[in-house]
Amino acid sequence: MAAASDEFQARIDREERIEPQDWMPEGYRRTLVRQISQHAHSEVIGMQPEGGWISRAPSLERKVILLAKVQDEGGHGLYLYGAAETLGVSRDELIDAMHTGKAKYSSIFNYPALTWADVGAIGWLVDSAAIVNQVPLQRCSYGPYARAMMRICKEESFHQRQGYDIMLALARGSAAQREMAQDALNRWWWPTLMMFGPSDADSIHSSQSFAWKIKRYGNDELRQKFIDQAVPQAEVLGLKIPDDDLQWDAATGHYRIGAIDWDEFQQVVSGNGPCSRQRLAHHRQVQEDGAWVREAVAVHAAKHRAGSDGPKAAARNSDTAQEGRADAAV
Ligand code: FAQ
Repeated sequence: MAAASDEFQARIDREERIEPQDWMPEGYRRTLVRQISQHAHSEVIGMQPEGGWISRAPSLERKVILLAKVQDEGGHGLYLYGAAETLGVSRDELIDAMHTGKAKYSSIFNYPALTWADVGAIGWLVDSAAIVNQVPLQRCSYGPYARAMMRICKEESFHQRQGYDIMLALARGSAAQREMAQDALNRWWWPTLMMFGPSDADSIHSSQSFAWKIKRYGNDELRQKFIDQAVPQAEVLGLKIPDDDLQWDAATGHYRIGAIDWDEFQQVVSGNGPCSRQRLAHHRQVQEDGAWVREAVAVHAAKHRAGSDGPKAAARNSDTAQEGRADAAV
């Protein structure tokens, strides 16, 4: 086993992609299941804060755009659950782990979207942070995860732009609209910084994930990259980052920020965020409501697998099964 494990590490060091059929250490498999499934859960739970605004979008155009964005997030969940399933776990097991609190999802989605400006702030800040975090994951050593990330990153760029566009419209609007945009920035800034996870010193998984080339950069480095991008964007909007200690550090070429409230982060990741219970309760309810669809699709597919009416039916069944899965994910 030592030889297999050395050879595995040598493949990683040569930047070879690991594929589902390849031998891998159990720890590598477990780390990927944990990270990919948490990522999938985040995408799907992340549909809720914005989803509540689809019926209240201020114009038909904004409604159509938001609908497409939220639908994309469901799709991202599907690619990621698919990637996790290649590691030998079922979708049901993964969802059960989230419902019982064994698996996490991103802290950011436990905050409420109170106004339309929050939809802008989520797109601008949360999607920007997701892009900064996810671009390096396209080079993750595990093939199915890396490939899922490539497709997801392309769509996230559109998401980020729609959010910034909402913020721009509000920032150029009436005094009340500018105030709404500032208020959203005030509430989403710090939670967005927490999305990158604990500081490197407290990140329990980072060093092993670097060695396996699952992670390429530390949590702090990515957080800093996000801050350096977001501060000038806020200036263009004419909005103030809610941090009195924020300052440009010419010596390092980076913005320095005040202290992050890690107690708040711990509270949120341990299930005590402002909307934690509501988010999980909603997901449980939808999962329960969709049970009959999943059962019907499975029975239908099994019936036709039995071979009653040939390849055309098989093709139809595979489409129906996809639809059933999309429904289950939301
Ligand atoms: N929230 O040792 P580390 C999106 C946990 S998708 C909750 O540093 P790691 C798109 C961590 O799991 C957003 N828990 O862990 C969208 C671990 O606990 P565990 C999701 C967090 O894995 C936009 C413990 O703390 N993106 O936004 C968080 O090496 C708009 C120790 O941490 C991803 O999931 C957190 N923020 O690094 C959708 C990206 N941070 O598992 C809708 C993939 C840390 O031992 C609308 N994931 N924890 O119980 C990653 O890159 C990594 O997993 C990190 C954490 C960077 C999140």
